[in-house]
Amino acid sequence: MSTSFDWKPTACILCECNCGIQVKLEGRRIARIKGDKAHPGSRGYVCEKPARLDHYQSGPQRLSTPLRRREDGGFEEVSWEQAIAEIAEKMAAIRDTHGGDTIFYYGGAGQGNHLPSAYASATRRVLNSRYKSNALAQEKTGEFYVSDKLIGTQTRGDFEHCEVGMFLGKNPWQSHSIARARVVLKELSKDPARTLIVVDPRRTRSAELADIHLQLRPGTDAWLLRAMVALVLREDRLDHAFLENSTGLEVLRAAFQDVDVSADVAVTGLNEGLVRRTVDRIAGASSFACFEDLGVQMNRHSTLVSYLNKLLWLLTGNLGKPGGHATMDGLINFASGHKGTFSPVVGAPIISGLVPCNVIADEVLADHPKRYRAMFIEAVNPAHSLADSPRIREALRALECLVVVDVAMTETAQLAHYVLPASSQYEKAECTFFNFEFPHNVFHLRRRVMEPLPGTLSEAEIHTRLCEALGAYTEEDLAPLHAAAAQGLPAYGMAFAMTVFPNPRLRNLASVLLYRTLGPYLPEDAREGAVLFGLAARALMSGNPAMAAAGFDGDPLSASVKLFQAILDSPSGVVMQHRRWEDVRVAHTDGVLRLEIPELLAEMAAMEAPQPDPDWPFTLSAGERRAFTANTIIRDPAWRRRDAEGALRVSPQDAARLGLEDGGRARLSTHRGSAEVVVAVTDTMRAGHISLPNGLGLAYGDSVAGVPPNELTSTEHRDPIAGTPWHKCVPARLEGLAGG
Ligand SMILES: Nc1nc2c(c(=O)[nH]1)N[C@H]1C(S)=C(S)[C@@H](COP(=O)(O)OP(=O)(O)OC[C@H]3O[C@@H](n4cnc5c(=O)[nH]c(N)nc54)[C@H](O)[C@@H]3O)O[C@H]1N2
Ligand SMILES: Nc1nc2c(c(=O)[nH]1)N[C@H]1C(S)=C(S)[C@@H](COP(=O)(O)OP(=O)(O)OC[C@H]3O[C@@H](n4cnc5c(=O)[nH]c(N)nc54)[C@H](O)[C@@H]3O)O[C@H]1N2
Ligand code: SF4
Ligand SMILES: [Mo]
Repeated sequence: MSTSFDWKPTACILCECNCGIQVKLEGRRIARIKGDKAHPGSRGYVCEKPARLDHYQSGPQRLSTPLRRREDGGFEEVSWEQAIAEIAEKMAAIRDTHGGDTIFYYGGAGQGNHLPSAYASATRRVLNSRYKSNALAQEKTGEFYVSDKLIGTQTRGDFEHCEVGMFLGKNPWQSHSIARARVVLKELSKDPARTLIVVDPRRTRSAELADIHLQLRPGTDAWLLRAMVALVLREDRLDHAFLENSTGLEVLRAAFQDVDVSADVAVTGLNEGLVRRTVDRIAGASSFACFEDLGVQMNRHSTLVSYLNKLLWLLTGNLGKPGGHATMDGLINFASGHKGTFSPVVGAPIISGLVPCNVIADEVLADHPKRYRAMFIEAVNPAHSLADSPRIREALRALECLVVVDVAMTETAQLAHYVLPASSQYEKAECTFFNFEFPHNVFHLRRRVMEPLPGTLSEAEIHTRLCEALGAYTEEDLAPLHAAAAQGLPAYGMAFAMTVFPNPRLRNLASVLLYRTLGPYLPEDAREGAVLFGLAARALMSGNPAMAAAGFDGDPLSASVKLFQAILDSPSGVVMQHRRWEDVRVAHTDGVLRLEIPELLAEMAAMEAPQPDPDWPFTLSAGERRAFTANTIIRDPAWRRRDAEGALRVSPQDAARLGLEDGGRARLSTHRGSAEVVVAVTDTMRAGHISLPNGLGLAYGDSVAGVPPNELTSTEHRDPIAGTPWHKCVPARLEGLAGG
């Protein structure tokens, strides 16, 4: 066992920001952590969550041997050789009998690890697996759909420079998602020339810092935004010069002409004067940026709200200028729109290549020739994170073969036929493709900081072995690549271009071929990064001025060699692009912004204000981000310094009416289920609104702390277009418990 007293650079994996950190090890334990000042994006910033990251790295939850389900439901240990051979055989049999499109892939990435999906692409192609999904299809696909139609690509706001910044159903103080979120929020808040707007029914930490807090009734954002867009159109607060390059403005004018602003604002419960002043502030600002997140994306009319939000900042000319919105340009583009494909069983629209999470159980449980019969689940925990956990469990149990790759024994792994133990994100090289920084876009390949836990393998190794067991390539295929790898990156790149790219069979296997042939020539602690050479080459194939400006210039091969080398040589991250505002433009081939989305305007015209239901008097937001929540990445409840059981937040008015006390217990019920909860009484909540945290209710040893939110949610409660769940407005009931 190695003991190192040196600080080693890596990243926090508890949210999508992946702040650079330095860690000090004691044996295999992560003993201390601090922010990494050399990380070009986070620059030393960290929040409270990673302080005790060792609860992820070490503990009894870690798996260290492949497991196979026995007939009696228990598990037995098997060797890697046996597990790989049996999985390959079973999956190949399903492919050959029913077609590879019945083998579904879910996950492939968590908040810090996107390499599994890069390597899985090879296994999936060998198996002819066609359909896949991940958590983006329960949060972001509505936004992807809208951005693709309007702009042809995705965007991010520039909160460091905006004059007015708005967070819509987003609490960045806790959930981050933008680099150095708390610093950025405080700067916006304290500068008298700038304005921070928060739209949230709760008085969050972000809302407390806001100049304007629109504390609306939950689930009424569509009415608020319809009124705001109507005011912008009616009072001619448009950026006419910007809109010259657009179509559909007249259609919008007609669609918003009859909007009754006062009636819409009344639905939200807000003061109309405040809403009008907010519109005035936004439209009068030199720049405006908005971040929409789960508060609206997992809520009523979610796709429509994305559309209205984007209209607000597009009509006021806030694309492609400092403090406005920039288009995204990462190493890979994982966000696109609906390209006319549908899921095979229920026919749900596939957006960004992802089957909506809410129909997955239906796709499995149907009596249909193309139902999913096998699943490969990697680096996610859908038995906990998807809507309606009982039904997801039923679907997973109905599969002929379920393979789960994880570091821990999860709710999902419990249901698998085979569980494969992965090395942790500190035991292999890892990275994410969440490269959203502007103008200096960062890429961070983290080197492993310790050797793998004995018995575990990286996903790169697992997929390469699976492809080998499936007979996907021969030693002869590898020979030219092996030979070239010994001569350095330029020779290797050339050999890859000559032998792999022209051959469709080998091109499909690019990731595992890179790992097998280039990997051994990379530093041992960076080996799993081999696939990045191929991804860098792909990104540079057609030339990228932002990458050239960052020094990765020349012909595509030399530029890729430079970029890949820089990635390897920068253990704290590297600036891979210098982007310029003047290069940010609408991505449609004609370069024209398309303001009209007919199906969403139709939905808007048919909106009906939510009515109170005496049987379900509460609106439950199921899945709030708090100081000590991190999806299901950390299972040990001892990680939490407070709020160990993840209390249900309730307003003082409701608590008094129901006789609930702070710290007492209550029964929470929805259409789908019922659970006993601990109550926290707080005046940050509106009467009628209750809020339960995300990521609790995980089994750890013999205990379970808190409530798993998706025992209470249902799959049908979802967006009509994107199919995304409406977890933030679940109709609910609450009763005090005797002795509570
Ligand atoms: N601490 C922590 N940070 C995280 C994560 C984590 O697990 N823990 N997870 C990461 C992930 S995967 C994601 S996707 C992001 C999500 O980040 P956020 O979207 O910011 O997280 P939430 O707390 O789920 O929801 C945001 C807010 O929506 C509000 N809300 C509820 N109902 C409504 C409504 O009707 N209208 C409006 N306008 N707001 C409403 C809630 O009160 C809440 O404050 O966070 C990331 N960061
Ligand atoms: N009701 C409700 N449900 C929700 C939400 C909500 O707000 N409310 N939020 C949704 C959102 S936005 C998201 S993003 C999802 C998140 O839910 P999931 O997409 O299921 O992802 P995580 O909970 O982050 O699961 C990460 C898994 O990866 C494992 N892991 C960690 N490191 C590695 C590794 O190196 N290799 C492998 N193979 N595995 C590893 C962890 O042990 C864990 O099991 O939850 C969604 N579910
Ligand atoms: S902001 Fe996210 S990535 Fe950064 S330290 Fe906090 S949890 Fe980790
Ligand atoms: Mo998420």
